[in-house]
Parts: sequence; structure tokens; C-alpha cells
Amino acid sequence: MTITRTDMKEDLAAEIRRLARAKNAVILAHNYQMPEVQEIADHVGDSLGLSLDARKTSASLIVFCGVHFMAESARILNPQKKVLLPNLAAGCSLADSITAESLAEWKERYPEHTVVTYINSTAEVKAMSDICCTSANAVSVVRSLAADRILFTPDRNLGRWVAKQLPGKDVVIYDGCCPAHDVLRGANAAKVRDSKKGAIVIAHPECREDIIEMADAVCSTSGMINAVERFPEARTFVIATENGILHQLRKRYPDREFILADGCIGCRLNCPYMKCIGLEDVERSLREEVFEVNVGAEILAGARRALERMLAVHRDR
Ligand code: CIZ
Repeated sequence: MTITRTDMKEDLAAEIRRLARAKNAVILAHNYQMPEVQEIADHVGDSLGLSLDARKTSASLIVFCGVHFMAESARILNPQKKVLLPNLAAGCSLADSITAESLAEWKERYPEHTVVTYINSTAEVKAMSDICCTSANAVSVVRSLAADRILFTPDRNLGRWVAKQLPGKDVVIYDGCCPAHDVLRGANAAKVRDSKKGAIVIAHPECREDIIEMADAVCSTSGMINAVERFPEARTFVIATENGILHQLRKRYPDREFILADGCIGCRLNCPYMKCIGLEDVERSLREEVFEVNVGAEILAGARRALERMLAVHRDR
């Protein structure tokens, strides 16, 4: 009998599920993870959905298949639980574009402004912020604030999108970005769209303004999956975000065509950090209980306050 790569993957996936049951663990995976990792997860979603899943789980162990700040947020919302990140190399260029020092400098420049920080940031930066947001709730979070002067960090594209929708707010925007989104240009995406008659463009708000302007829908990754239903006549969708999302889109809508807005199979719309976790890492993570994500008490309390304020915007609705 020949043992194929598929057999090996299936064995590994079965072992992961066995370990997760034995250890009362929940596996959370972001929409950008590799398809085989999404398949073994209990929940797959965007930052907001996964934060909510992390908060309501009764599991004692959370294995977070995403990038570091996501596992850190799960830990902040569940300080009594053990949170594991299967590969410590899973960082985030956007989160690294702002530090506690650079935020302190911006806060000094804009002392009257309320600091709204995108969840794609370190715990230290969250702790220095008034409130957090995700791409799914950035507009409603800023709208909910009594303050009119906002310092939005760290993603400049998301900040511009929020500011455009809330003209009554004076939004100062920090200069960070996600390279996997910022690389895309409108001219490139328009060429892809025009090659398919009637194609609909769905974009993530981390994309540049020229992409946002041509998009038929702008949403978080989970919002993008749901947005397809708003266009029942459309057969082809041009997707402006990281290539990992294609797995959920094709699974949920097997009769539709999804193509990436850069026209190639994710060679540019690719986050190397999101792809550092493989099934072997998840299996080891569960077996050895590595790598535990910890946050110091003082920073945890500050970051939790900013995250809880964000979650309250949903509760209050
Ligand atoms: O999943 C998304 O939409 C991303 C990349 C961020 C978020 O805020 O959820």
C-alpha cells in the first residue's frame, strides 16, 4: 500500500482533533490561514468574530491559528485561559508599524484626540489607546464616540475609509499599512474586473483608496464572505484581500467564480506570516502546549479596557 501526502495530512488532522478533545482545547483560525488549517479549526473568522468566539468558549486551552496580536487579544480577553500560538514567527507588519514610543509621540502632538486603535496592534499599543476597533466595526466604533477629534492608528487606509464615511469627525491618521493590501493598485484591479463581464469587486478596507473607490462592497473578511449574497445575479467576484480568504469563499459558494484582484494566484496578495502555521505546528502546539502567549498584568488591564469598550459598542446596540 502506498501512503500519499493526503493520507498523511488526514492522519495529522485526525490526531489534532483527538488532542483537542483530550485537552479541552478550542482551535480558532483566521480566514487568511492555509486551507488545511482552516479545515481542522472549530471556528474560522475575522478578528471580531474570533475575539467573540474566544470570549465565549468554555474550553480551557485556546490554540490560535493566526498572527501574534490575535493570540494576544484572545489572552487579554481570557486572562484565566492558556492561549497558544503554534508558530512564534507569525508576526504582523501592520502591528509592527506602530510602537509604544511612536504612539506616545503622536499623542503628545494631538493631546485632545481620542485614540482609536485597530486590533492589528500590540497589547502595549492597545493599552495606550482609548478604544479598539476591527475592520468589521471601525465605522460604528468611531461613530459611537462622543468625541469629534480622533487619532486613528495604525492603518492609514482603514483610517481614510472611516474618515470618509464620518465627515463630521476630524480624524488624524497614523501612517501604518498592511503590505499585503497596500501593494494592490486600482489600475491592476480594474484590468482584472474588466476581463470578466459583470464582475463584482469586494475589497477589504486595508486596501488603498483607489481600490475602495471601485469596490461594490467594502468589508472585513467575514463580511466579504457574507457580501456575496447581496449580488445573487453575479457569477464572478474580484476579491481584494489576502489569498487565504478564497478557501471559505469557494467552499460556501461552489457555483461562483472568485479571482484575486491582482490577477495572479496570490503571489502579491499574500501574507507570509499568516502562512507560517502548518498542521505539524498545530499538532506540536497541542501536544507540547507551546507557544504560550502571555501579557504583563498592567498592559493586559489597559488593553482589556480598550477591547472591552469596543465590544460594548456591539452590546449597546
Ligand atoms: O479579517 C479581517 O477582516 C482582518 C484582516 C482584520 C479584522 O479586523 O478582522
